Amino acid sequence: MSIPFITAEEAASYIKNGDNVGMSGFTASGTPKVVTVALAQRAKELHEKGEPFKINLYTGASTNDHVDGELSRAKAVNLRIPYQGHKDARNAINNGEIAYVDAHLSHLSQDLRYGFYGDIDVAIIEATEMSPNGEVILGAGLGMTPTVAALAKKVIIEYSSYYRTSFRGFHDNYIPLDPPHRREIPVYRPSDRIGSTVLKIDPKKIIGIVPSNASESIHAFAACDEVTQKIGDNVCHFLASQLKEGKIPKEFLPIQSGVGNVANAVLYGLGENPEIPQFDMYTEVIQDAVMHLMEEGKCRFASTCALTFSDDAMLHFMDNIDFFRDKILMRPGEISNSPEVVRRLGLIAMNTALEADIFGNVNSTHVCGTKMMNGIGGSADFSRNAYLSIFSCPSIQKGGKISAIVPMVSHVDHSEHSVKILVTEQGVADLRGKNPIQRAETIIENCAHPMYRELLWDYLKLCKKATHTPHTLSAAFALHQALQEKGDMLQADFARYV
Ligand code: 0RQ
Repeated sequence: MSIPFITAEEAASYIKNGDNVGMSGFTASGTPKVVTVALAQRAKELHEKGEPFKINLYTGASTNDHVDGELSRAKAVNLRIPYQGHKDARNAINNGEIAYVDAHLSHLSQDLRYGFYGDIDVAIIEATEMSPNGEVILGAGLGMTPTVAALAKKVIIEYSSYYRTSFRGFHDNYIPLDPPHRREIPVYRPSDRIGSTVLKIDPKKIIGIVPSNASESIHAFAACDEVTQKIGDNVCHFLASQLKEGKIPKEFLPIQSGVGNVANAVLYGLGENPEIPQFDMYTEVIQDAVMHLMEEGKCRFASTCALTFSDDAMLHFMDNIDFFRDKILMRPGEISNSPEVVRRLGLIAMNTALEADIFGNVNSTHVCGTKMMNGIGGSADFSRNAYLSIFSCPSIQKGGKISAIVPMVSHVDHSEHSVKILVTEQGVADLRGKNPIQRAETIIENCAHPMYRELLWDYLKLCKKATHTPHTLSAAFALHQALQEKGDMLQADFARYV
């Protein structure tokens, strides 16, 4: 059967107010880029005529300006699940325009299959190769595409000619059976292939193919600043010392690394450190640093959900695609982030905190407990199940008006039970085997910025009672309160609360 080519506007016209829409990709990579822009335009036109138009938007992770940016600005999103990282979506979430469900990335595919959110009405899927019988080679991000393609009543394909070459061979499409029939996910090494390179979509469901020539529009990272560099060095020295002490096996362990400048600095640091042996990655996102580490021979293999390369790095990747063929595998998010596989492989998981408290609880999502930043993403899929879970962040923000180390976090994403190691540019707090008071002493001494140490010691003294986790509840948020009232956590005055 032949599938027609259609325009982005035609494709958008098939999407109705209130539809559940699932999309391909993970981060900006592999997401739709033209149908969503036309959909945003359609929403604006309908709104101008006084007609309602909003969709419920399901993706593998964050997206790009073509999706979250365009649709948020057009006020075309009712419900958003499971993650975002776009300033316009963030603003719309925080002012109540978008209902946002911040969910573990490994959960969403199965939650959709379990029927928790109703039917998927339409899927929009980026392809880099396609045959008339519905066999598709996906783009630079896999996300939850196999599940939305299987569940969707209608499918729109965005056929991308931006990539000079198809990504054939880089994907491992796989959907586990659902309970009570689920078996183990048979990944025993990061490079184990368990699924298919091709995604089969019922051609009868495919409405049409929309041509696209848009890039991922990902910018290269800024050079590391002094603080980021120091955090990266601290993590690398810590891992090297663990290796020497035999607390990490001599073969080393697969690495998971979050996104952002700190993650990039850590990876470059691992590459330069002669004490760290060659390693594999089992992670959800690989960025530019990993490509360089592969070329230098330091990173042997990366299992990932997406190639989140800057546009320049993507061009370099495509020019050298054969070199990377046996070194990269892209998996669905429920496999790249599978708690079962993370625990089996024994990952070293490295993620980022907004703030951590003196007892080791971490907030990665909510500024002052109320304003959503991005979301939990995949961080807890990994940190809860890793061999070694490391969280890092700068010890202060906004010129010192905010301390990242606080008496009590204003929101908990990663509880003290999942956080093994905390790192700032000041140093490393190894929390393993320490009770809450010992944790507090180590975190204040090793991780807090010197300008906040006295204040945090004062808080602990205030709480000295014969109890397991000492807190003075009335004063636990004094630093946050000072930030909100006086714009500076350093102005916190515990006397006010006790
Ligand atoms: O503000 O943008 O105004 O400068 O937060 O902070 O230090 O640049 O950190 O970009 O690495 O992001 C946790 C958000 C860190 C991210 C978080 C302000 C700060 C700055 C950003 P500006 P930085 P990063 C893999 C795993 C959860 C998801 C995850 C994240 C801005 O890493 O979303 O790990 N993680 N996924 O000034 C007020 C504080 C603050 C603060 C920082 N305590 N209070 N503002 N900021 N700390 C990826 C996926 O899941 C796909």
